[in-house]
Formats: sequence, structure tokens, C-alpha cells
Amino acid sequence: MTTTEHNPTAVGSGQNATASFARKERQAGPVDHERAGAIIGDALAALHEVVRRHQVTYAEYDALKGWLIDVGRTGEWPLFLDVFLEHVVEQVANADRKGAVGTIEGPYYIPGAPEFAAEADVPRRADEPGTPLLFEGTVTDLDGNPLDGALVELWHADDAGYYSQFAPGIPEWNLRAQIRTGEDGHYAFRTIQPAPYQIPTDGAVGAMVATAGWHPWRPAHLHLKVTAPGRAPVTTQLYFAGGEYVADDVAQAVKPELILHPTKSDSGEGNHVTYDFPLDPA
Ligand code: MBD
Ligand code: FE
Repeated sequence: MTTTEHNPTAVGSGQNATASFARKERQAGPVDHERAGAIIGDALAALHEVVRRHQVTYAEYDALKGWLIDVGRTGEWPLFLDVFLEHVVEQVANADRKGAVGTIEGPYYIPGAPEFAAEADVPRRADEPGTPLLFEGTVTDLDGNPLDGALVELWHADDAGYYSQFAPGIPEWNLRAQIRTGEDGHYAFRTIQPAPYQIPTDGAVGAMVATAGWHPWRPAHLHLKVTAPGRAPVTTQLYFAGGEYVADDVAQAVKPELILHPTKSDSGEGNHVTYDFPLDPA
């Protein structure tokens, strides 16, 4: 094992995720004070109810204060929010979708990965460990007509569960690529299968999970963002049938439509799987 080269820490990946979020373009509109007051008031009322129901003590209140301060100091807010809150925001946002099913984006997306036409040999190390995977499909409208000029962005962890640009010692764009489709809407990625992802156990979020008596794991997954002119973009993840934690994701982001059933490749080397993305109108 070469884990000494990239021995990620909660602080390291947390600070990288916080810096990445700071670079993200976000919508800023006029504040609706009535709506803000209702949401903030209800959020605080939900916490008040927890304090009363569990008769929370001053020692527990101080533990919470210290923990909140630690999460901020170590940059783990993106991790915490995306693991424990984003799945409900995503459900609300995408409730009316008819096409490809979405799920949470998570903290490790980076725009601008190396771009390919129709087929990508996903950037990876010469000796990249992991089972080879050919992952292909078609981007269509809701009637199954292929979409020309769609963009399929893929990012995923390596065979040790680490993401480039968030864990140290991994080449910048490792296991990140985007494909622009042609007239047939087809895309094909040659990559390796990721390992399950473990929330860092040496940080504040890991401490919360351990204190609660939970496990810190997400099932192995591929992240995707698919966009096309005139269509609603979809952000999603795909999982592997029978994989560890598929039925028990700490981030609660698995949906039945998102489970892949890869087969052995004809060559006998690695796996093959097909998945199509029918995109809703914008
Ligand atoms: C991940 O890899 C991830 O996908 C999410 C949602 C949260 C933490 C790490
Ligand atoms: Fe992930």
C-alpha cells in the first residue's frame, strides 16, 4: 500500500471542499424576508422541540457549541450538509421530474474536467488500481430521441475511496472527465470501479457519526451531471447492485432507479454497464 503518499485527513479534505464551495457560482436574488423568517423560525423551533423532548443539559449544549465550532474550523460544513441534509433538498427540488432520476451532488464536484467527444478514456494513473469498467449509454429527450451536444460529466473516487483535488497525492483530474455527445447522443467512459467512500473518521463529522453509534460509509458510486441545450440538467449518482452499503447509505442518497447491474465484459477483463439519461424539458 502507498497510503503514506495520500493519507487524507478530515481537515485536508474539509478545507479543500470549503474552498471549492467558495468558488461556486451561486444565485443571489432579493431576500424575501417573510419566507426567510418563516424558514429560520421553523428551523429554530425544531431545535427547541428537540431540547424539550430530550431534556438537553448544559453539558450537552456546550458539547454542541464546541462541535459546531470544530466543524467550521476544519472546513467540514460542506461534508456535513451534503451527507445529512442535501438528500431532502434534492427530493423537494426534483419532485416533478419525469425523466432521469437525480440524487445529491455531494461536496466533491469540480467543473471543467478534461473534455472528450463521445468516448473518454477517463484520466487515470498508469497503474490505477480497480476493476476496469466500460460505462456507456445515450442522452435523450423524454420520447427517447437522442440529444446532440449534451454534456455528460463524470467524477468518482478511486479504488481506495479517495477523490482527486480533495485527497492529497492524486493527479489533478484523476477519475474526472466530461463527454460531449454527437448526433446519436451516445457517451462511453472507460474507467475503473470506485470503492465505497468513508467519511473521515478523524474529524468532527466522523466524531458525530461515531458518537451516535452509526457507520460512516457511503456505497461505491459514480457521480454524474448531464446537461443539454433546452433540457433540465440532472445531477445524480449510480450505485452497484449487491455492493456494500447500497441498502444503508449514511447520506441516504440511494434510489432503486440508480442501481447498476454490470456484467462481465466480453473480453473477460472488467465490467460493462449501460445507462441512459432521458432529460426533462427545461
Ligand atoms: C461523497 O463522496 C459524497 O458523494 C457525498 C454525497 C458526501 C460525501 C462524500
Ligand atoms: Fe461521492
